[in-house]
Amino acid sequence: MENMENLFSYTSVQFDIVRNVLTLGVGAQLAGLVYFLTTAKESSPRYRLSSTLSAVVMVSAALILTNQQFNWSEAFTWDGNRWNPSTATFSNGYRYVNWSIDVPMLLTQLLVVLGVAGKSFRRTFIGFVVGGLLMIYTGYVGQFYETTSISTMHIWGAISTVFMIYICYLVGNTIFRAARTMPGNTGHMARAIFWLLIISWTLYPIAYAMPWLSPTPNGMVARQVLYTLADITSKVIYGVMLSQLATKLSALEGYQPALDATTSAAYETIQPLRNGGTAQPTKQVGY
Ligand code: RET
Repeated sequence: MENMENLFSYTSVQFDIVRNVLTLGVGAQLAGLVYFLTTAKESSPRYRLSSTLSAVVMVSAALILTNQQFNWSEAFTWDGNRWNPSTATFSNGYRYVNWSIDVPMLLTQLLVVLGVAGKSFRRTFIGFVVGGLLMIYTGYVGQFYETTSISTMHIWGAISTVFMIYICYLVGNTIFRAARTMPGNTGHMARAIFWLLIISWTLYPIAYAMPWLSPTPNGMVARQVLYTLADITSKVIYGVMLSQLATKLSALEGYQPALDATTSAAYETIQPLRNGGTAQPTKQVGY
C-alpha cells in the first residue's frame, strides 16, 4: 500500500516541476510567516490570536513541505535518462497528519476574527475539530488504497467529503450570519473569505482523486502542483485576508495602530500637515 507516485519513472522536467513546486510551497509559507509576525500588532489584541495561529500554521506547513521535498528526492534515482523509483518510498500521508494541526487552527482563526464567543464559539469549535479530524482521517485511510482498490478509495473519499460539506456548512453559517451586521465593507471581506475557503479546500479532494482521474506520471505531477496551490491559497492567502479583515475591524473600532496602518487613515493624518494644518483635502489621492 503506497502512493501512486512510486509506481512511475519521471522525465527530468516532471521530476523538477515537483521538486520546484514543493520549494515554492516552503517559500510561500516562510514569506507568510514574516508577514504574520510583522503585521500582528496592527490588529487589536482581541483579534491578534488569528495572526499567531497563522504563524503556527506557517511553521508547521513549512516543516512538512521541507520533509516532502527531501522525501521526493530520496524516492527516485537518476539513471542518466529518467528518475526511477529507488528503495525509499514517497508518501503523501505526512500531509494528512499535518492537516490535523492546521485545519483546526485555520478554522479557529475565523471564529476569533468574526468575534464568535461563548457558547456559540464552543459549539462551532467542537464541530470544526471533530468534523475536521474525521474528514482528514477517513481520507488518510482511503489514500492507502489508491494503488490497490480505487473503489475502496472512493468509499473513504465519499465519507470524508460528507465531513467536508458539514464543515463548509458550519463555516458558511458562521460567516453569513456575522456578515449581516458587520460594519462598512467588512461583511463583504468576510464573504470573500468564505469563497476562497471553498475553492481552495476543493483542490485537496481533486488531488486525492488523481489516481482515478489520471493514473499517469503527469497526473502525479499535477497532484503535487494542486497540493501546492491549495497550500498557498488555504493557508497563506486565507491568513492574509483574515488579518486584513482584523486590521480593518480594529481601525473601525478606533484602535490606533490599525488606523496608522491603513492608507486612508495615514492620508487623513498627513494631508492636514501638508496643508499647513488647516485646509481640508478636496480630492483623495492615492499613495
Ligand atoms: C480528503 C480526502 C478526500 C475527500 C476530501 C478530502 C478533503 C481534504 C481537505 C483538506 C484540507 C486541508 C487544509 C489544510 C491546511 O493546512 C481528505 C483529501 C473532501 C479539505 C485546509
